[in-house]
Amino acid sequence: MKISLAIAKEAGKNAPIVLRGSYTENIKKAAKMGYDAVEIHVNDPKTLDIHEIQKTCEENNITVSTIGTGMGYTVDGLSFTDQDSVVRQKAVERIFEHIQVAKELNAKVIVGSMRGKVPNTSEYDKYEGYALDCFKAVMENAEKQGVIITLEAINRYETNFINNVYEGIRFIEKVGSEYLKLHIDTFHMNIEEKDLTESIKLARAALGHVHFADSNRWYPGAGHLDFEAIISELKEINYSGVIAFECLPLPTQEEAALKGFEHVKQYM
Ligand code: LER
Ligand code: MN
Repeated sequence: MKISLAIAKEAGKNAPIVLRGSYTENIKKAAKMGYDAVEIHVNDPKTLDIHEIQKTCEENNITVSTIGTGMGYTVDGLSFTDQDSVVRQKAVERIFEHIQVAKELNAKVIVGSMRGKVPNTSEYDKYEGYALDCFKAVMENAEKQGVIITLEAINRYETNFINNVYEGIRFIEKVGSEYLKLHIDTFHMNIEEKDLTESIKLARAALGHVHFADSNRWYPGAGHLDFEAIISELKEINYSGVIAFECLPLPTQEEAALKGFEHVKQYM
């Protein structure tokens, strides 16, 4: 398993992004702290200087694991369940752009907040149908480009659409693409899952990406989650992918990155 750190040029005060500011500076910082990879969160992927990022990664022996796309929803309001087909189309096109960048960086693309919400649960099937159509278009593109997409289960206070591992697996089965994987996040799991280790077992073959944050969304070790048990279960299912720290930059960005790393490393 590799450890990655969420970085972004700009992020809201309450966004769970650890290092904020220059991508190149933060890639260097993460590498120096011992991270294997960074997870780049970006709204418009066209703004990224891919060659600069690739060069910095090569020089510092670090990789880009994943592209976080949630700002497409939180900043630009794009989602796969929007009532307006024009907005859904824009959301799909935004993910196409992320896929292009991810291909160049040999990274995966996360679809978390951009799957959207179901505004009216009595019409659940209609909105799920919108999301399925969007995912089918996204997966056709992702398969052509050879890029893995990860669908994140997100807690009920942020969305009412795909909150847990069971729902994530069911939806992935409906999409039916080998390139679509499940993405779990320990912060969301602590709210939604009955038993975190049982849910990791259930995710098993479908699992494509993992976010670590503690129960309070601080760095691992700052709350009450049992990361020893979580890591042990990830080993048990032979998960060989990436664990990205997606936590609040508290008490400071550097302390969150360093202390989380230290806490998790002891169980790896
Ligand atoms: C995105 O990875 C996530 O976990 C969301 O909760 C971000 O707000
Ligand atoms: Mn997450």
